[in-house]
Amino acid sequence: MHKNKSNSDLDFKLNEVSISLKQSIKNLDSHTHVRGESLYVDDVNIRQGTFHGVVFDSPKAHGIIKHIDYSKARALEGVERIFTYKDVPGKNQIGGIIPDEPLFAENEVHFWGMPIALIVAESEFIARQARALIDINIEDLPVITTAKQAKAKGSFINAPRSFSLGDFKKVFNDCKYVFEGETFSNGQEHLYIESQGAYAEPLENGTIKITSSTQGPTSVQSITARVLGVAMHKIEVDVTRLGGGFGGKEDQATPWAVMAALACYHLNQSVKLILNRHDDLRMTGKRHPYESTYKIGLSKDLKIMAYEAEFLQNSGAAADLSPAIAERTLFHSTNSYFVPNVTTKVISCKTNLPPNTAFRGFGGPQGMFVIESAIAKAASEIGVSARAIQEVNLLDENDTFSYGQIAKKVEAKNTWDSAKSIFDIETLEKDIEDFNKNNNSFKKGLTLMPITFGISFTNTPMNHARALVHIYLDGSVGISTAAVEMGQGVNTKMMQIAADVFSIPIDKIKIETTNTTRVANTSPSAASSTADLNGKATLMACNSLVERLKIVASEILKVSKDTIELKNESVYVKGEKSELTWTALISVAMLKRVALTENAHYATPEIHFDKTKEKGHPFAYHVYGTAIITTTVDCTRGTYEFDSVKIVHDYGKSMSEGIDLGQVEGALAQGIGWMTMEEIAYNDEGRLLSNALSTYKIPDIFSVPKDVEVIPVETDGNDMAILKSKAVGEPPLMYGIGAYFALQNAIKAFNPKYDLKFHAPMTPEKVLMGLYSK
Ligand code: LUZ
Ligand code: MOS
Repeated sequence: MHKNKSNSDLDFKLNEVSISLKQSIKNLDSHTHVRGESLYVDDVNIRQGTFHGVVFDSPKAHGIIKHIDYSKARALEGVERIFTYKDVPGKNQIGGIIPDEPLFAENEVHFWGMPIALIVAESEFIARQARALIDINIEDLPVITTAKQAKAKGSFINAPRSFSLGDFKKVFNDCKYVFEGETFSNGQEHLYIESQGAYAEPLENGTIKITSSTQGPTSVQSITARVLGVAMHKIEVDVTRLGGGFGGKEDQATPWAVMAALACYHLNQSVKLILNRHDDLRMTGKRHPYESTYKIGLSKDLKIMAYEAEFLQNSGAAADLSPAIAERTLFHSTNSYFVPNVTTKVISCKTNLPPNTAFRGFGGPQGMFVIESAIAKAASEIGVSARAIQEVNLLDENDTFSYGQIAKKVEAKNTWDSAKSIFDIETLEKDIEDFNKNNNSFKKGLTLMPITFGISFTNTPMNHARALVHIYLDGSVGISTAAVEMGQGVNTKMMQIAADVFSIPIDKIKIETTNTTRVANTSPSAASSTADLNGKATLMACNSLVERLKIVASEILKVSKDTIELKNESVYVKGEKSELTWTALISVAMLKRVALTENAHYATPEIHFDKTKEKGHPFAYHVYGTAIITTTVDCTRGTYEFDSVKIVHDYGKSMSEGIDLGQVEGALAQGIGWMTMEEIAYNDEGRLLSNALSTYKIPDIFSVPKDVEVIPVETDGNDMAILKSKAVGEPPLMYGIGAYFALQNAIKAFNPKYDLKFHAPMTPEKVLMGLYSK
């Protein structure tokens, strides 16, 4: 068990490099984090004379801009200039997948919080004062806030997508049971601790350097170049680390960086733009709310024979990443189950909300919630436990997903059965049954939640990365990759790879900032794939250097290259330590004019997808797992606690157990938060009501499950994963879906007349209504 594994120190025994690194490594950033020394955008040393920006945004969700009066704002002392779309030298267009999103509104506003202008002043305080002095007159247009309204009005982002397998229509007629229903899952605020921001500074010859809190440095670079009408080589983007991203900075870090760069371009002076929490909450998109319908058909022995679902995605006012997110909903619509006949359809609906965006899971969780709802509904109607249905439909080796990929190295049943036996499901259930028998004012509920998540960007061309590795002449090492550190520990993993291959201590290795001039044309750090893609590139670069160094060593020691090994900062020959140290070897390599730098490119092999057929093999591999979640509901008040979450998780062979456990715990809390307490609210005018932490509740230390246990399932790992250590960022978020159904079960235990509801989040208010519904 890997709970409470203490990470005593950064130093480790050299002769056990890989083993001790794996077990005792702690996040490299932990020292500077706890001392408050870690650098974020707001900590960049700014130049003298730097200006500060504040965004003026739309106070209406939809309308025609009739008039804007900036005169009072301009007249305020300390205001340097106000920038609007008229100041854009290139294209006023920041759309990534579809060019449908202006940087600044022109004549029409499409959501409450849509940027209209950037006020630049001597201080942020003055810029804020100036903002309050702007008069704007907007002629209202009808506001759409829900996906259903959008569908009724024919307001869409793009054409719908649909996956299908088998012949679901015919099969429904042969099913013993057929159920239909509707579900809703709400959005979710990313609430990264570091809000959106950027700092742009002019270098020489029209070059601009941007320090950005972005998951996608190349997006920031290319969109800035587009808006400014300059070549990409004029724009350098640098990222030290993010104070959290969760998908919220995959696309939506870009506008703020572009605005800072635009002002920098015009003023030839540095400009800093950091959104405060209120502005960030109002102006940025969130997880997509989904309104969905399903139809599920089962045989008499509870096999799911057919499944049909339609997902209405509330995309917001522009495409952003919505089409890609919609696609992932379809990929994950059958979760961990094999369903022989499936038809799913997703419609990206254009509404007057801020463009919704990537959020850990990327549409997958929304899809999985629907099939879990369908199963819960079927179970309740048939009079069996959901578990009975889940269990007989779990994915098996060589089953086909609806998108044509054949499931390989499947761990669905393994994690399920392991969870049941390791955690003794019979006793757990018996305890809950006894508790419910003996208590009237509190009831407990239990649920099992299996997960299956595909690893790779669903857009095949994005699955690549590069690493640039320098060995300096004193034997120390610097590594640049496309990976952005956002708290997930990716830098630690990159460092481990280099330490492992070179067999040198970690204090000889530095992970450099993520910078577009050192590693270019990169995909964002996203899709749980950052460590795989960049780690494989790092591994390749380090291995090439080792091959080169072995030749040098063989020349020095006059032995065959094949007998040489680099180990514990020394050269070993046939397993015997030689006199030649790592440092000496590097010095000689320098004298022999051997290149001590290597650049490697990794592109995931085997994957492909044909969008015209909606079939292919989009994922390098899948991650599996099963969680058992128990809850206790206070039946007087409707409040609840999660007593325990017991998980058997497929890490493959984890290369950093502490970091991976941290990812599981964090994702779980975030998933439970999404399903149970985080309630985004917009009013009918499209104004965000949950616009502060007083009105938007996220899990805190008191509401996370009291007892979280994570057991790794023993597998061979997967060679497509870095050092067989599987991607871990997103998959565990979906364990949180089980929390929703555990609550349903507890309510049902109190009120047998309760009609299961599939409308997330399951807040205490909804629980209370359920407890006393007739
Ligand atoms: N981002 C993206 C993602 O662009 N494509 C993906 O498939 C993806 N998946 C998960 C999270 N972010
Ligand atoms: Mo993401 S949801 O930026 O992996």
